[in-house]
Amino acid sequence: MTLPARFVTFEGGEGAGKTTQIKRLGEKLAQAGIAAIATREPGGSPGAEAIRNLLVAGEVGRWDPTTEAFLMIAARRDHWLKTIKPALDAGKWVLSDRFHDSTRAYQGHGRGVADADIEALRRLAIGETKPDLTLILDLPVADGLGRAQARLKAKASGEDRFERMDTGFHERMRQGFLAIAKAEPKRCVVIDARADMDAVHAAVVAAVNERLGVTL
Ligand code: Z5A
Repeated sequence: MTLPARFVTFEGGEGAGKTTQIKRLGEKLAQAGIAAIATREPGGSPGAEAIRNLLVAGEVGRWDPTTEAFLMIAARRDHWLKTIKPALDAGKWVLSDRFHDSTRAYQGHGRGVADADIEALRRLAIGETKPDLTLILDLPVADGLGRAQARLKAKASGEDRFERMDTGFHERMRQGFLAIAKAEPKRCVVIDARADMDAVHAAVVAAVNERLGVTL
């Protein structure tokens, strides 16, 4: 039996462990003989990576919230057309580090762009496309920023524009993800990201098995 290709997104605040968990789920899928790609937003295609450079570095006030939402969603359309859709069409699972819920949580809940406006842009950019499963890694803001800072120091990447936004912004963004999960319980699973990496991985695998009908 051939399994359908699945689109799985990982969401949450900075340092929640999305990159770590995507790598581990990718390894688990490979062991099970399931072809998958790992990708990220903003970015994931050459055009979207170019837009990413405009978004993740520089002054906090570089973009007003609506312009920032336009840029995120422009990058998403390119990512969808050039990377995600072709992979799904080729029968590969797609594991994406962030997708549209990040725009609703960051630019919407965090920076005050109306959800109706974000959703209008989403319809224009990607239509009714939705992930099959969204795993929201939930972590207290201070813990996540601490982890992200340690990682940034290690990489010296300078991609810290969002980390430098104030704590109130990060708290609103966290509550935004939880509100999305509450509104769409069939698509979203909230995972407690305070646990150690092995425990979070076990929760990710359990959610994938239960929601997507596989046995990893
Ligand atoms: N953004 C937006 O505003 N709107 C949008 O629509 C989209 C994005 C799509 C992208 O930055 C930024 O763009 C992002 C939101 C905004 N804001 N920020 N920052 P990014 O891709 O560079 O950043 P990120 O998505 O937040 O990734 P991150 O900081 O790398 O976090 P992560 O991927 O969730 O975590 P990690 O890299 O796996 O782990 C971070 C560190 O914690 C690392 O040292 C790990 O070894 C450690 N770690 C991981 N798991 C654990 C556990 N369980 N225990 C202890 N330590 C752990």
